[in-house]
Amino acid sequence: MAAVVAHGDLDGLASAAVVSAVLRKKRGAHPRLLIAQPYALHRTLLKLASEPPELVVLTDVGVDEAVWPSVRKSVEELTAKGARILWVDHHAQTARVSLELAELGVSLLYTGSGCASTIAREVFAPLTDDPSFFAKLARLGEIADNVAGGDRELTLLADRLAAALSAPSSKDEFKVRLVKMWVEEKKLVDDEVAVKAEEFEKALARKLAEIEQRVVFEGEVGVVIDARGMRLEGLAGHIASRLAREKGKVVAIAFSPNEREVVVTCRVPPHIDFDAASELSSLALKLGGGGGGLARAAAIRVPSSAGDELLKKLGELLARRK
Ligand SMILES: [Mn+2]
Repeated sequence: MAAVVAHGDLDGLASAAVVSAVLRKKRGAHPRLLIAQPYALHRTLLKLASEPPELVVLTDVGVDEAVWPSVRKSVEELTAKGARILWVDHHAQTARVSLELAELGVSLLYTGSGCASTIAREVFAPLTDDPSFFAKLARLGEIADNVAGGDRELTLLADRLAAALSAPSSKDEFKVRLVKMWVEEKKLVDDEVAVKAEEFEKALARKLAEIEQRVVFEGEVGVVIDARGMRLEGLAGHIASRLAREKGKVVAIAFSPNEREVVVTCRVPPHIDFDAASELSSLALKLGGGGGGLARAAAIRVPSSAGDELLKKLGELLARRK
């Protein structure tokens, strides 16, 4: 038995589908698919421990430094039970633990210039039963992660799929079904994708109107928004991306996913030189939290009690930039 553990965005799912297609061709069965978030990866891996697969492939799930010790333990538990692990990723934090991964017996396929779907397209699509379909699917993941461009048709498809995946009603079951449809029917979109994409656009428009009132700092290069207490329905990253594009500034949005933590998600528009992952994660570490991501798309979390301090520090950090 094999399992794929994927991040739930288009890059994660597209790369998972390509890997799944290869495993299905080689082993005759569709691998089990689990959707994971970096901050809870240890818990997702533990779900596999009761019936450990021979092979586990992770796609697009980055290492979150705050939970790395727990992830390490889950990895050790799985490998002790005979599982082999291949980690396909493009997040710098994962590469930073590559020596530890090697010691744990985990293989790492990493790129710093593309995304997980880039690796899927270059390495795995040629090994599937339909290389051109899976190369196209992987290209959609690359477009969604902003590492490649595409013609009008591909860009529209990528936007629509990314929107559907981000709809408030898009749960893991929908994502798992979508990957199955790609692998088994070689079909990219269906009616449910269209309905969910529309739901997403409506929800996003509503939240954008609401969040305009929550700006706590706005300077030449950056905006800080305090959305603690507001329900963002999983749209925080999308709101930040849309605002970063519209305002042409770095956008940082703080929100409270639960009572214990404050999360800040940050997006950087193309013309601004600001490494969100490293700037924000060093702030978070000082305040007892963690996180990271990419230079232009990062998220950190700190204990709720440090929320006010974090917002203040973010404003100061962005005010210093010209
Ligand atoms: Mn990605």
